[in-house]
Amino acid sequence: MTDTPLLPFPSNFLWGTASSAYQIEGSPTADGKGPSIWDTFSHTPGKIERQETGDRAAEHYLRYQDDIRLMKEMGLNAYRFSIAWSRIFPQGNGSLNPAGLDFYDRLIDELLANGLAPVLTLFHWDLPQALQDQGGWPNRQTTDAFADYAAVIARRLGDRVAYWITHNEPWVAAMAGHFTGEHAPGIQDPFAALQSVHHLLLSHGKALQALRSELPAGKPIGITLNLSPVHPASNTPEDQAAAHLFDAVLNRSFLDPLLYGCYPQELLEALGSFFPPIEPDDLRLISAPLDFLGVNYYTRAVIHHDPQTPLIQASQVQPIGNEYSQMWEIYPAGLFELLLRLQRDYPPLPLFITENGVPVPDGVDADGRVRDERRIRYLHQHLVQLQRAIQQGVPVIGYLVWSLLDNFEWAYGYRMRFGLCYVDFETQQRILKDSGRWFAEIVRHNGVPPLPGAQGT
Ligand code: IFM
Repeated sequence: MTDTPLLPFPSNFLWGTASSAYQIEGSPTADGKGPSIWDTFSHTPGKIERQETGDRAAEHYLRYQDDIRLMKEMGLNAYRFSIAWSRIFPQGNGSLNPAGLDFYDRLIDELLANGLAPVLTLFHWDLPQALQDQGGWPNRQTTDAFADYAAVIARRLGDRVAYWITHNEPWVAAMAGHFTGEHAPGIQDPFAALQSVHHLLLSHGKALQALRSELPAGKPIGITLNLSPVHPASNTPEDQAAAHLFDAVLNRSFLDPLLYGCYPQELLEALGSFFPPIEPDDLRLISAPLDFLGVNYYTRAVIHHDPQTPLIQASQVQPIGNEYSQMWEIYPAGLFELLLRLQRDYPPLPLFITENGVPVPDGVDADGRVRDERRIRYLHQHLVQLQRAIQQGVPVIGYLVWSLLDNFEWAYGYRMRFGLCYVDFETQQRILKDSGRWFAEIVRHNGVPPLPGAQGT
């Protein structure tokens, strides 16, 4: 790798990859699975680029053993996946589908047999369509269905799952699903968006309670948020105020209720009229102690005052001068900044980087190799920032790359490739990219080389 001494990571650090059910599994009706809102949405004309769907995706439902073998060969020790709720309850609640549960049972046994700690996410956006038909997340009753589903999963898989995550990026589920409508269920309504924010949080609180009572003592439970540092586009008071409000909307809207038991005042002032009724016990449930916080980091947000933006008069600008991926500005220092801010502003809590990765165009060369140098550079820069934060005392327990495989990137379909492993979606052949080999070396050494030209640390 290099002769320079490596920047070390803690012993027992979790190294792995992350995925989600709809993005990789395929087999949308196998073994009694019911439809989810993503099945419906992806089959609605005009919602997904090139009308692509997750019907086949990476066929992980059929090929999970091969995929686990790949991770074992890379020397990883953790794997994050999500459960498709409608495989377990095809109608969202009521009658259980044992064959759906059996799939995850087999998956977990296979992970354990290959030395990978299962990190299970209960909800990664694929709400059963039957629950959407009853109102979805804007309907408070969905919170009870989620807690019942969590209890069933805990009873069946609780002995073997190492880390539990209730929700993945509930902010995105609420906002992209109910405000901008770019994601399923494709609603554009601020009331539905803010109702979803509160009900997703409440469902987390209820599921946490259910998990605590069903799981063996000591099983770590957390939630995963998409978080980004928010910077003002300029020093003007208007831009600074806009960035401050945007931070309340993007980051503190979930962090504060979870970790302090209250919504940010700025958020309530700007958007409070769209919230559903908050019942007396809700914030107590939402802020019950967590064992870790999952952090998904991709980029920062640069914000300016924008009178045209409804409700918050703040919108994002694309700063010039930095490198961009196919989706976002590449801003590695933001990971360090974010982790230190979480340590500074919130009660002490282990942090777990549950996603970090990059969509950059790549492809198979004539000799069969995928030379994705830009992805290697992205991961390298972010791991150096992560190691710096750990050196400064931030308690980070693991790092998971998004993603093991190229997969269905929601409204973009298959155009965005995030994998350490290339997938030919016609033949379903997998090819480990150069980044996958590079990451395997990092894991093997439990350390990352300093960046070229760095003056030590
Ligand atoms: O693919 C998504 C994932 O589902 C949630 N976090 C961000 C990833 C990249 O956009």
